[in-house]
Formats: sequence, C-alpha cells, structure tokens
Amino acid sequence: MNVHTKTNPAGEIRDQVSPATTLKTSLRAAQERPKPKGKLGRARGVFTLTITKKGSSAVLAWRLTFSGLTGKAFAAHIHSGARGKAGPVIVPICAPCKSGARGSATVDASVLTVLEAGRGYVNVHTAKNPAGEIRGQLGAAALSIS
Ligand SMILES: [Cu+2]
Repeated sequence: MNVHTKTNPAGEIRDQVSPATTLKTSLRAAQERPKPKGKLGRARGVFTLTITKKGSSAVLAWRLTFSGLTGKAFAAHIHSGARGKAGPVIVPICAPCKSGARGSATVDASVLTVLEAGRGYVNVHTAKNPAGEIRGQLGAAALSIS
C-alpha cells in the first residue's frame, strides 16, 4: 500500500502488504490439562492471533481477553501441545496479564511449524491454578505463502 500526496507524488507513506493469517480461539477451563480446580463455570477467554510471515520468521500480534477467573492472571503463554495434552511454553503473552492485553513478538520457523500443525494452544495461569486455568487450542494456520 502507498499513499500519495501533492507534496510527495511518488508516495508519502508506504507499508508492505504481506501475507497474514488470523487465528481465534475460545479459552475454557474444560480444555485445560491437568484439570484446573475451583469454581470455573464462568471462567473464559478469547485469544486472537495475527501471523504475518516474513521469510522464514514471522511477526505474531495478539489480543487476549478473559473473565470469571478464580484470581489474578499472573501469566499467559502460547504452548506447544496437541489438544488434551500439556506442553512447553513457546511464546510468552503477558505476565502479569490484564484482560484486553495486546502484544507482539517475532518468532522463528520452529514456532511456525507448531502453529501450522495446529499444535499450539494458549492458556492463562492463576495462583489457584498455576499450571493453567483456562485454555484454547489454536487451529492449524495456513502459512504456505512465504
Ligand atoms: Cu502457560
């Protein structure tokens, strides 16, 4: 994209149009493993992730909202793990976290491989559930364009 003005007819501001993919997932206590404790009937969240590929790396940009947790959210991450399984952190999202948190990070091909395969998930951690209170699996990202 290029915006032209009379002062700068060749283009005044410019931004490269790059292939971007957006994933969205709902976070629920029922998806978390191991099973979280406490009154979790109203605990939920939404995570939106935009992936913009740049060669073999990519920029991830996200927004996380949540409500009904048992306490403060001390951290949220993207982990690597198939549905129903826990796995290691691959991208830290926030610590501590407030609902509405936004952020971004540049990631390498190893993270993209996980996201392409649908083996990434997001979870939010609380003091009552330090291993994770709500979780949402990220669907497989179509990132074939490079
Ligand atoms: Cu986590």
